[in-house]
Amino acid sequence: MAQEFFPQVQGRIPFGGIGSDDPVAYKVYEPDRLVLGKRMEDHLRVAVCYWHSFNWPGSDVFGVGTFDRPWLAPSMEPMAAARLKLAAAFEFFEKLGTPFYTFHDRDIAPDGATFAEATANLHAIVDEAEGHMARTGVRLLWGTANLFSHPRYAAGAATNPDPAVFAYAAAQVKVMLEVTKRLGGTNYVLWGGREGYETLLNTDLKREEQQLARFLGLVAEHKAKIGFTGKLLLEPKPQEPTKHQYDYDSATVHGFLARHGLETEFGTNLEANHATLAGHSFQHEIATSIALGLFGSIDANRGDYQNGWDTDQFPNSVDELSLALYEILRGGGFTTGGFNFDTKLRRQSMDRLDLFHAHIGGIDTLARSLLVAASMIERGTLEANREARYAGWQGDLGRSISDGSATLESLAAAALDGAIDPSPVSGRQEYLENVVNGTIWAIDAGPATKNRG
Ligand code: XUL
Ligand code: CO
Repeated sequence: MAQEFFPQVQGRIPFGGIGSDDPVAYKVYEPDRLVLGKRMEDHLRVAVCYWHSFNWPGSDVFGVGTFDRPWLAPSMEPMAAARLKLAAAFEFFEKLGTPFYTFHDRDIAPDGATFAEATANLHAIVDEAEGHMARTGVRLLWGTANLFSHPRYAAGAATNPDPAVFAYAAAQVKVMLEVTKRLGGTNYVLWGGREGYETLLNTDLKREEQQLARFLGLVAEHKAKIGFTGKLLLEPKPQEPTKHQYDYDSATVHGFLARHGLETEFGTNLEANHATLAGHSFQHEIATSIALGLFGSIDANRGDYQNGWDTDQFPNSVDELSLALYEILRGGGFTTGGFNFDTKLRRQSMDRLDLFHAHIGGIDTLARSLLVAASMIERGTLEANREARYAGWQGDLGRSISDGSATLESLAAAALDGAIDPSPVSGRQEYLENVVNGTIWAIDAGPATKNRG
């Protein structure tokens, strides 16, 4: 029998119900439960990420790894370790019962002494991943290339002052885009790892912007050439690892794409903790990306209110995620995207079982937030209020402004003769906040025990 890495969990995590005391059962997440006529699993499209969950030993800047992960033992031969890691990851995906995963080229297979060796390593492990995917039915939400860990990328990849580094990064993305297509990935993500600057004293901002645009143009061209039908997504982040990252937030990314004629080629992969690092709420970033036509996918996590870095904790706030889910449902839901758990355990959560607790809690939080958001959509109170607030734009005055027939002169004339005399109206913010809280408190999270259906 194949080696078992998570013997504490036998079979797929069951649905236990809201009253369940079983720590390894879902309390809310039921893949087949219909919400607004669609299965919960198809709404949320949950993915597990490879890098934090399988390729990180629990190290931090002050200390070495703490996690019980035999496949990360430095004494192992790298390809044998990669195979063991793959088997452990797929055992976890299968037991968790989630439909997708995500990975960087260098998470899944070891780097090589040359580009050719690294690429051969990747292809060999991808051959095996293909087998695991066929066996388990787990799919790829997105692939990506690690263009930030190796010292050659210390000054960026596409925005590096050295064109040879640009070329190396381009080669890596070509390979990984093709791997993503081969594995049926529904998106390809480009997080701007070190595309930013440490100091303006040595940085040519204008040139670096042009380099980045050229790089993304090459990626879009290659996508068309190979017939990859998934979406290309940029992942905004304001800082870390660089002092200033160019893909600061959704609005900045949109401005950049529009300046270079790339706005129809790329969308966004939004991460909760990146939104908060940018001084925004997660809801703001989602609403902005939807309004700008960029919304693609989500990296689910949360930060810590007391510190200003990317702690990548598992999400646990229904209050916050209900608003995020509400924006997503209002916007029509995911098409190719989903909720990828770009999340890290705390360093003291060293047992392999902690990985289950963390994901189960995060997924249940998403599931419960989905129910709240769906209820807010069904009740329609927020939407009716929003429509009423803008109703004037359907009248004669509003239409004449929108269709361009009004001029400053005609508007001034109307104001002068007293035809225009607006009176302020309440924005009703506290009432609307009560509507949200009222829904969170009232929502039926499902049966107390597992006898659903
Ligand atoms: C870094 C981050 C990355 C990307 C993939 O903050 O979020 O893990 O999601 O490169
Ligand atoms: Co991310």
